[in-house]
Amino acid sequence: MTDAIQGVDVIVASPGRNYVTLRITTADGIVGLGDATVNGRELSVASYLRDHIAPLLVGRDPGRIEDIWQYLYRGVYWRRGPITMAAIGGVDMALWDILGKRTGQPVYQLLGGRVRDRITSYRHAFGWDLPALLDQVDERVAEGCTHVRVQTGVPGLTTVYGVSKDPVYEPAGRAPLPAEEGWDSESYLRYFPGVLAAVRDHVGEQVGLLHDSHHRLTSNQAARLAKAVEPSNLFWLEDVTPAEDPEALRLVRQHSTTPLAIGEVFNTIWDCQQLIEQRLIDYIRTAIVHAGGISHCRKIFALAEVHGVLAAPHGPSDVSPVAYAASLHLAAATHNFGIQEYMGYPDLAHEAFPHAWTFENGALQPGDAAGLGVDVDLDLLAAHEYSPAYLPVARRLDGTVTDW
Ligand code: KDG
Ligand code: MG
Repeated sequence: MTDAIQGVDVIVASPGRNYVTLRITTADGIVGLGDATVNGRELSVASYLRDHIAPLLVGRDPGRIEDIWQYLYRGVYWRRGPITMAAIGGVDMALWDILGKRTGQPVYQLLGGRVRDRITSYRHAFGWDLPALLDQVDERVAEGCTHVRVQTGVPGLTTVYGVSKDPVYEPAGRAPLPAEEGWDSESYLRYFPGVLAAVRDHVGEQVGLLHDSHHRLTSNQAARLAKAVEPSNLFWLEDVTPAEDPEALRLVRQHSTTPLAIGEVFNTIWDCQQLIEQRLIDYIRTAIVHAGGISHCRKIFALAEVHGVLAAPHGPSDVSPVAYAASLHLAAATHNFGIQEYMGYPDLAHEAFPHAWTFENGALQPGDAAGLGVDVDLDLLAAHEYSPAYLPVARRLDGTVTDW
């Protein structure tokens, strides 16, 4: 076969932060790019790709995207989980990239074409105290953002998810061991609703406000929070309860009309099934990279469409600009798309992955280049070596390990 897969390269590098990048080359010289980054576990997914997947791909027809997906998923007894599914996700997006480049079409066109003119985004704002938070909210609104995620410091806690001592938030720390953070849900529950109300007063009713609880509350605490913030009219409350326990959201649902979002750590449609089918959520947040690529997320979003749930893919800086492009192509062609997170990237990441996608005035565009529309500067990656980074670990004030 003259256009068969010939080479599979896995590059682990650190252009501003660590990324696992996959380059699939065909015999006739087309290069497809994929992202398979799992924040803090980069080397595991690189090994899975190099040692167990690359040998299976060489010689295959890159146009058989669904067949390769099924082979890599069903052909393995030990399946699912973040490492396996990010590896498959990286391969899948690289194959869509190849198909787009071979046919001269942007991926969104291959997915059925655009259903919208622009992709609404939300960005992050944080502050240790209210004035600092309001300053960041104002900056986001001045940038043209219509939706802003708000995270605040909590009196008595020196570390809080989503709030940084640096101007830019990046949770993965460059150190041989993870940082340990302290957490107290009751202090947070007492403080956060008042801050949110003050932000709402400040920005008025037009700006969509979002908040992420990062899986830290019990079902009952989450229900209390969802109810307490109702007057502030949140766009969504994210990850209020632990991700492994879909039933936990039922109590929240029964007690509040605050819209609920979850799914950034889900890896397959089966992780989402109960939440979607039983309408326990409003937004499903699977990341294209961590949930098996474009092919699998498309199925998740189709299931969501049947049940009135909107797609809102995870988009932090640990989803590389390559996977981010995949997210935007899918968003452009998905009717039940809701909103796309845009955390932004270090300058070096933009340089390492020159991209056709754009962020302007609060809105995103996938661009019209063939394939995903992302290139890679291999020299720049070679010049910025991987160095270990860990997400933090959290402990309650009595020292018990808790969800970070
Ligand atoms: O790697 C962990 C981050 O992706 C996560 O903490 C970001 O929760 C997150 C979000 O909503 O962006
Ligand atoms: Mg989140």
